[in-house]
Amino acid sequence: MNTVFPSRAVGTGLAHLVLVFQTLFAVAVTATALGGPSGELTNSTLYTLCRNSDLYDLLDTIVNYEARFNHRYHYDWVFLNDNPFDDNFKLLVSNAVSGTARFGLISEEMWEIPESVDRHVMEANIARVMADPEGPYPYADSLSYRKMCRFESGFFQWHPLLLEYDYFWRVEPGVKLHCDIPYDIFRHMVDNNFRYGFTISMLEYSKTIPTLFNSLWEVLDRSCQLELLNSDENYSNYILNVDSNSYSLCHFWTNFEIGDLNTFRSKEYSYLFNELDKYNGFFYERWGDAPVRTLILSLILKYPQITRFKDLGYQHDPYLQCPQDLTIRAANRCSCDTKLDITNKWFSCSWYNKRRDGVRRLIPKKPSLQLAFDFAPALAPSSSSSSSSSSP
Ligand SMILES: Nc1nc2c(ncn2[C@@H]2O[C@H](COP(=O)(O)OP(=O)(O)O)[C@@H](O)[C@H]2O)c(=O)[nH]1
Ligand SMILES: [Mg+2]
Repeated sequence: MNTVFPSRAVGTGLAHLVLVFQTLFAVAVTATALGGPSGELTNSTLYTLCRNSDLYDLLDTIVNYEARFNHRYHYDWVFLNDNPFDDNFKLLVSNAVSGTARFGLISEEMWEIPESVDRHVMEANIARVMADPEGPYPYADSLSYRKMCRFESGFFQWHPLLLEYDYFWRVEPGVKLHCDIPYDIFRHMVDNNFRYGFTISMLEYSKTIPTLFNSLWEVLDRSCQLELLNSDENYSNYILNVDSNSYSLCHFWTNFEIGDLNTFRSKEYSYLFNELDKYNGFFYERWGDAPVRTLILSLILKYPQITRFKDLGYQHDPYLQCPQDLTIRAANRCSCDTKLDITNKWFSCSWYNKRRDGVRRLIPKKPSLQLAFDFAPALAPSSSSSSSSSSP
């Protein structure tokens, strides 16, 4: 039996109408405020580091990014690999990208383990991590993962193909956009003077970086830049736990990021990366590109040059960001479930944005750094205990 309750039906109809108007308004406002398809294109490219074996995950992602964003703009897409891409890969990928697909090989100099790394130290440390009673962390024994992290921290921006661009948008095989992006996201970055944009930020596994923050502190100390850790103008209060004078472990999840390549090529960035790299922590430990770049960018960029894309639905397993605002989800045809949104999970660092936008924390003038290793110190070559080749 079909029973209709008129008042409820009218109420639902009205609510629907309101949502439709809100949605149309949101689309119009977004398109006007952020630059619609008619805006001038920027000198930008999508960018993916991958292997031939990533092809089918990658194709799914390309089709998704084209449908949700790039079919309106036809931006280039740069693919880099430490081995040559095969013909099959190039054909299928070129046909899937609406802009120009460009394929580059990474030189050994940019990719391989540097001479300064003592293989015995590296292998002994890996063996100990693998024997950790709590179990090894992800990619604990992977050398290729370590090379990838170092490349993405300090070399990708110098690759000849990327040298031609001002902005990049990093995309990984298998990731997914859950909402349309109805504006030119690169133009949004340029027009607002944003140097770095991200969606998800979270805590790092501390065992992968036992000496990273201490090494950074030493570099800053040696170069008389310690005040960067006390500054109210940069993002130091995102990375610094003032109470314990330690790294907050917060990092931008770099599988989604839009960045200004000239910032990554700046002398400030290059100096901090090169000095950190001398500690060989990418290999003796397993420094991720995410914490390394987050630490550097948080110090050298000024508030508000870093932006979070709250309006985007984005998934890199096992986490996803899904906009909580129903108007945005309806306007941008989002397909994600807000119950799975990472924003308010305990290991997410999105709380930072609330803090930054609200009451600012007071920062003490001189942090007295204490080394907080939660890992047997013998495993963590510091500048004093590592081989002399690893010390700056
Ligand atoms: N060419 C190449 N790409 C790699 C290699 N290792 C990882 N990648 C790429 O680097 C990115 C990060 O690797 P991924 O395995 O997704 O790491 P996760 O996201 O931290 O789990 C992805 O785009 C991978 O395709 C490698 O050895 N060679
Ligand atoms: Mg990945």
